[in-house]
This record gives sequence, C-alpha cells and structure tokens, in this order.
Amino acid sequence: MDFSNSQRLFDRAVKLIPGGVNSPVRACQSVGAEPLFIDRAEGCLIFDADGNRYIDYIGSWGPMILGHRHPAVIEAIAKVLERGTSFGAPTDLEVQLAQMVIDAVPSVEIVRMVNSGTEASMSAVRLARGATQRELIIKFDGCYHGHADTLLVAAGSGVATLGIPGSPGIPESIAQHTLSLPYNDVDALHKVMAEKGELVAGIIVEPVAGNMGLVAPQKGFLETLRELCDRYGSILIFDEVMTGFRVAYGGAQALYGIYPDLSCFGKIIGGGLPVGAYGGKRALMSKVAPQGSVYQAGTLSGNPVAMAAGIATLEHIQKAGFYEALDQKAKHLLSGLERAAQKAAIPVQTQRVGSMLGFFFNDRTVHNFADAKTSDLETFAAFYSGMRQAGIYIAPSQFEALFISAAHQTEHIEATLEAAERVLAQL
Ligand code: KE4
Repeated sequence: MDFSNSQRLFDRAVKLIPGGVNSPVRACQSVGAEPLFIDRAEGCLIFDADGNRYIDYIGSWGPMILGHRHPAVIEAIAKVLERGTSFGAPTDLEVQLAQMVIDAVPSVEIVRMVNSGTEASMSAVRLARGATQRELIIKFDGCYHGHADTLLVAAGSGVATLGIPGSPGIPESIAQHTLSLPYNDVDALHKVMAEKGELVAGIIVEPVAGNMGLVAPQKGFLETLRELCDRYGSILIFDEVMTGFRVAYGGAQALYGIYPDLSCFGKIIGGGLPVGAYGGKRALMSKVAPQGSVYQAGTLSGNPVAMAAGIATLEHIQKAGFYEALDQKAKHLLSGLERAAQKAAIPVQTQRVGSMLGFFFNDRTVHNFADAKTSDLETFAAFYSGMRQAGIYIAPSQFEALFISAAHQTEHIEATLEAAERVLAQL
C-alpha cells in the first residue's frame, strides 16, 4: 500500500498542530505507526488520502453507528443548511432532540445540549458538587470522561495509551478532590464510602468501560454504586457518552436496569457532528442556569445542523430489530476473532456488550485497568499494523473499544476474519 499522501500531510501537520493531530490517540504513537489521513468514507468503508480502502471498526470512536454518510443523515443536514448553520438562539430542532433523549432514557427528565462528551461530564460533575455542596468525586481507574481537570485522574483512552500519569497542568488543589478506585471493586467502594461517603458529591462511572479496552461491569458493581449513592446522598453519574444509544437505545442503564441520577451523552446523539448532553432528574437539572445557579454555557450548544444529524440518527436506530441485527454482527466478528487467535495459539481475551467489543492480548480475564495493563502491547501493535496493511481499520490502542455499524455486512466481517487469521498466524 502507498501512504505517500498521508506521509506528506503528516509531515506538514506536525509543524502546525501538536503531534500533527487534533486528538492524541489519532497519532498512533503507541502502536509505532503514523496516522492515515482520511479522504472520505461510505458505509463501513473509509478511504485514506492515497485511496487505500479499509473496513472501519473505529466509526469516529463511536458516533457512526449507522455507518458513514447514511442517506437519512446527509439529507437531514442538507435540509437544515437551507435555513442556516448557527443562530445562537433556540430552535425547534433542539427541542425535538431533547424530547427523543428523554423518551429513550427513563432516568432523564430534563437534558442540556453541549458540544462534547468532555463538556457533558464536566458539567454533570459541577452540578453534582453544586447540588450537594460537597467537593469529593469518585471515578474509576482506566475510565475516561473527557479531559476536564477533575476527571483527568488515572484516566483511560488516550491518557492510558500514551502512559501519561495524569496530566501536567492540573493543580493538586483540584486533583485532591478526585479519588480513583479500581473498576468492579465493590470492596474498595464500600471501604471508601464508609470512610468518606458524607463528603462524596458524586460517583462517575462508565457503566460499560470502553476506555481501558472493553471491560463489562461485574454482577453487583452497578447495583452497589446505586445503593451506596442512595445511602450517602451522593449523585450517581453514568457517563454514557460511548454506551448511550450504543449498547441499547436506552443506554447501559436500560440494559442493566440500574438508573443513575445524571447521565452524560455524546457521540451517537450527534450523528457525527459535535454534540454532547447531560441530563437527569428534574430536581437536579432545575439547578442548572438560567433556571438555577449552577452555571454552564456554550456558543454552539444545540447547533441546528448537529441537532439535525442527531435526530436523523436516532430516528433510524430506534427502528425495531436494529440492535438485534447489530449484536448478531458483533457476535459473528468476535467469535471469529477468538477462533483465529486459538488457531494461532495466541492468548486473546475478548469482551462484548452489544455492538461495543474489545479483545486483549492477554491470557487472563480483564476486570479492571490493572488487568488490562498486563496485556501484551507489543503483540497488539503488531496486530494493529498487520490488520491495517490488510485493509482493516481498528483503534491504534489496546485501551480502546471497537464498534460495528449497521453498514457492516457479512462479507465485511468475513473479510476481516480472513485478514485476522493471516495476521495472527504471522505474529
Ligand atoms: P469527547 O470530549 O471526546 O467528545 O468525549 C469524551 C468522552 C467522555 N466519556 C467517554 C466514555 C468517552 O469515551 C469519551 C471520548 N472517547 C474517546 C475514545 N475512547 C474519544 C477519542 C479521542 O479522544 O480522540
């Protein structure tokens, strides 16, 4: 494969943009590769600046559940453009998307649109602190909730990928108010809440962890979070930026039947445009300005073009049978990957929740970030490069999840499995 156009663009980009990218994980540093510059995408296919074709399992890190350039989404965007792009004032579209999110997620009565998952989680944490007049926030090692100061402690995703301890620039006076515990560790949770529960403003969690690789909640973990937040008056925040509308139309909370006080969304509800949202109980959300005094704002929040893309996406994925079909494809891919790894006698541990899936080059079951970090990163890097050469586009990090879209057909999954078999055999 020829990568000369990507190379040329990257050579220019590194002089103009930190690391040549606008988000660290895209730099592919941890797998010893250089980023592909993408020219266009269609359905489950993505094409780089040299015209090379790949089957895409990143899907823009989750938003592209319908696949790229779904006609309904493109048409909805084009239609709004006839009215304008941004007014800095409310429109019918944000009312419609708010209604759709509230109808989909039982625990959400009121919702605020923002521009990213980071803003959603940052705002939910501020609201939890404002509502309880407490300062302490609990999160979990390897979970990533965007890059707000309070939440960049022992974070996953790009922070884990690059092995950055936390991040320079976060004052100790802020970091000290965030406690990070091992994911799935109910004993640690009971212990900390018994000691400090009355001081805890909120507990924020990825109900299915997708930023340390894919780690599902163990039985009792989410239930314990709910029970302890009730006992100590702390706000339970589900960061469903990745899981929302992904693992089920109502998110992980609908799948597991555990309901938080606040939920964060992003990715899919923007249909590929910049959208985040946070919402929950009326009693809590009514404290958000201008109704209440917890301040949060955004020039482009509720942007009509982004709203239109989100509405078109949600209209499509709420159709009967959508998730069942998606889950079947994910199951087909993962069981094939397991067979290929066994055939090559390479230890791989897979996990799947709906169409969010992951695999660790590891012989132990991964229940938390410490387990995930024992994975064979070198083998992962070699697998990544082999698959990319074979035209399969997966996340350039062991600490990310993979996504299947409605546009992936059996032929794409079969081609992926054939490539995986060849690549694993060569490792
Ligand atoms: P954004 O600010 O990137 O829109 O969302 C932050 C965020 C919050 N919560 C969860 C559970 C998330 O997964 C994310 C962002 N996910 C990463 C990929 N794992 C985005 C990719 C990137 O950082 O480039």
